Amino acid sequence: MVLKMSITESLKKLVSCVILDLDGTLLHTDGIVSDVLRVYLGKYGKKWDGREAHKVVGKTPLEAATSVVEDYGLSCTSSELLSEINPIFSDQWCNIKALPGANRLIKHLSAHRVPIALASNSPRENIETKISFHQGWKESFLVIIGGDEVTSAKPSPEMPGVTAGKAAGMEVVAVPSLPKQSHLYTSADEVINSLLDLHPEKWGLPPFKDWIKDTLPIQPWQIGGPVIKGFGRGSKMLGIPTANLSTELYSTLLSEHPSGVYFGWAGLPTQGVFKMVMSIGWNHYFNNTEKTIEPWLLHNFDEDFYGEELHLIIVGYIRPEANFPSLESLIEKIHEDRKIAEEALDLPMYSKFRDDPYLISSS
Ligand code: ADP
Ligand code: RBF
Ligand code: MG
Repeated sequence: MVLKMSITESLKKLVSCVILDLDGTLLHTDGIVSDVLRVYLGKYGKKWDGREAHKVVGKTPLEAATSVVEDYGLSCTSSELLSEINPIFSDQWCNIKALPGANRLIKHLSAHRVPIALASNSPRENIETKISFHQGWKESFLVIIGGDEVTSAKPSPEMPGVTAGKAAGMEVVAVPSLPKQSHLYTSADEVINSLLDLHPEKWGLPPFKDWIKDTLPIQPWQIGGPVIKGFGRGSKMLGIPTANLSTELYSTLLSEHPSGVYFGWAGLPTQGVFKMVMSIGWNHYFNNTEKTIEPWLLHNFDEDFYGEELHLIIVGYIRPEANFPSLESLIEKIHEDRKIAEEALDLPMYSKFRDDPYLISSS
């Protein structure tokens, strides 16, 4: 959930060490937590509400269990719940994905010989197991410390999160793992949307050198389905039509990708392959686990193509979602995004995905 950076308090920023949190910072643990609790509570006739995820993520296992028992009025004790649910969680650890930017950050800091520590509220043994599924992680951490290895209570630096980092005199960059939680991180020196937005040079660390022409290459991923009706705002309000895909079918996939502006290739089996720039964002009309995906195909179409199968390959990242003071400034920014995407997609590293058969496959 948070990324803590320790620096010596000298005139010139000199980072002695970077301390990383695990769940929600490096690992997409929320997905697994929600999946397991949904199934477990279902057996007791209760419905897991994703909106309560913030009460569970970042807590010690016992704290998390206590809040679930209380909130759902379960008849068991917290420790009974834990002993039932722990084996189910442990079975899933091998499936927890690295969050976007996590591998990149660990590799970058290791390559520059910046000491990295891992501090998490999980018990030490669980941390070791969770990271064992990610190649190169264990060797990268100089120190690993778990929730079961500390004793003093708050406000000692042993407490979790941003407060701990600040109490220890560190500079703290928070990466909230749940949407619309930034207000909880006011004491952080910076709040970023995902590790993709981390600029190490701000903290006296070596900069990333992988940005190319204002774009960051990402591990390509694909998504597709029939084009559905959105809210009719794209063309009407912005003059920018976005071919919306159903998020219901892809909530898991979308939860793995931070909101923001991305680009790649879009295929319509009957019409061909087009450059595409898109936003992934929170849809305020639905509950906060719902995100929308809004691709703008960079081509002038004579007609709408609602209902057609649209396949996307997303190859790069441009920027986080932002708020704008006016509609004009939003439109201007989106046109800037388009220009960046259009130019970048001619680079071989991105253009090679144009020929991927997935784009024009019919299912
Ligand atoms: P909605 O809110 O229903 O998504 P929009 O105003 O965003 O409506 O318009 C999107 C629709 O416009 C798409 O579903 C598609 O049928 C059509 N369309 C036409 N040209 C484009 C384009 N270049 N990119 C995306 N969609 C387009
Ligand atoms: N809306 C925002 O509120 N903030 C943004 O930063 C933002 N960026 C966008 C970038 C692109 C490339 C596109 C196509 C749209 C963007 N939108 C943004 C608009 C939003 O996703 C959506 O298209 C409109 O709200 C219309 O439904
Ligand atoms: Mg749209």
